[in-house]
Amino acid sequence: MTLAMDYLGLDALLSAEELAWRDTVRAFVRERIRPRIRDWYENAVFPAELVPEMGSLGLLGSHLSGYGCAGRSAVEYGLAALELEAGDSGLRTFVSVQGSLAMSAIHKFGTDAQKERWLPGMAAGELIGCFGLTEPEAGSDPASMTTTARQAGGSWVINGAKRWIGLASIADIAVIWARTEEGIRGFLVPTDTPGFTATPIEPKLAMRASIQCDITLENVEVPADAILPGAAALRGPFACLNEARFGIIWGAMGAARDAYEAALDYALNRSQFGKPIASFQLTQEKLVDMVLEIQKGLLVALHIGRMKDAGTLVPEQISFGKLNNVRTALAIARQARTILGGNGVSMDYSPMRHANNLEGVRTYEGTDEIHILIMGRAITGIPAFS
Ligand code: TGC
Repeated sequence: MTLAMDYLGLDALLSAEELAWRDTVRAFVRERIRPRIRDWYENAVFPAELVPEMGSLGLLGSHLSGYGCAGRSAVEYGLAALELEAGDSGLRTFVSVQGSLAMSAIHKFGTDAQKERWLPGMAAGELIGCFGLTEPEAGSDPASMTTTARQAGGSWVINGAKRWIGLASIADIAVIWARTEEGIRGFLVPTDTPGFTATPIEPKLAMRASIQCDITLENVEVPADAILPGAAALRGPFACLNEARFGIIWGAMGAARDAYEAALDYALNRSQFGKPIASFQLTQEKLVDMVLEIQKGLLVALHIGRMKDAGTLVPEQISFGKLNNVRTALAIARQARTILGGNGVSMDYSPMRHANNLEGVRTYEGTDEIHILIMGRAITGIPAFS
């Protein structure tokens, strides 16, 4: 690696196995995502045909153990998220929704029978899952959700609406969080259950190569054993959000790295005033600022990953990483676009696509503002959410 690509030699902090896994995912992105991402993004296509390939690679629920999952470390999961998001946030989001949210909810809180029924197929990419927490009127404040599940005979009957739910229109199984008489609980709802409808939200200016949906639930009846027994109250879905937020810490640095590499390549090859624009001081300052922030962001991701693997990570530290790395990546993608000048708004180059995607990433899984307030509470002891 040159200083341009790994200035501080951070690869030395990774084991041979971690580097090999990183390179495997990087090659998948180079061969299967990069050649077509422009078309997918332009035409708002999620490449569902890649799902079984991602399953074969062990990318789905990679950090989970058993039930066909790869049992990789948190750092390895993070490295995969980084490489996928260097291709496009939409593809990393797919892996997050499938593995960190839907599979993780079943793995953490499901019965053995539920795990056996769903996880092997989801790990293989034969089945797709989604995670229904957010509602039209309950985004940052999921405690205000109005979707209900009531017991009727031997069944649960669910009514309500969910919004911005990744993959819902192509999902086989939905993890739906709903208010019951005993608090918020999670339910496994096969998406072909009568009364379940998922409609993609279109058109979007971010995440165009992925799917986010509105879900409506009208008298959706599921059996008594559809409930996730291990998840009581909101700490259930929050525990899953921790997994997804963790992946974002890494993924955002992938988008930032790709934007930087595009800008560096352009600056070295684009001449103005008789010389490459990389020879101008203002361009060099921009490139150096990107290198500084990417290297720092990678160190944050790796440190948080090592803490997760050691079992010492707390959610407030995940907020540090999500807030810092997404904010940083967005600034880098925007700055990279300026180096590309007018060509930077063309779909031929990645920085503005990454910037658009990162507007979505800074908002989902806890907005910048929510993570600031989580950190504010952690350092002052005073909650300032309302
Ligand atoms: P509060 O109601 O007081 O707490 C409820 C319980 O949850 C616990 N908790 C957590 N547990 C584990 N990890 C976390 N990160 C946790 N955060 C909270 C909490 O300790 C409490 O437990 P207990 O045992 O005392 O009952 O809520 P709070 O005051 O702790 O939290 C407030 C706030 C604002 C931080 C929280 O509501 C929050 O994080 N809001 C943001 C919600 C969010 O991130 N939504 C995104 C949803 S997913 C999405 O964006 C779609 S992307 C997926 C897709 O594409 O499909």
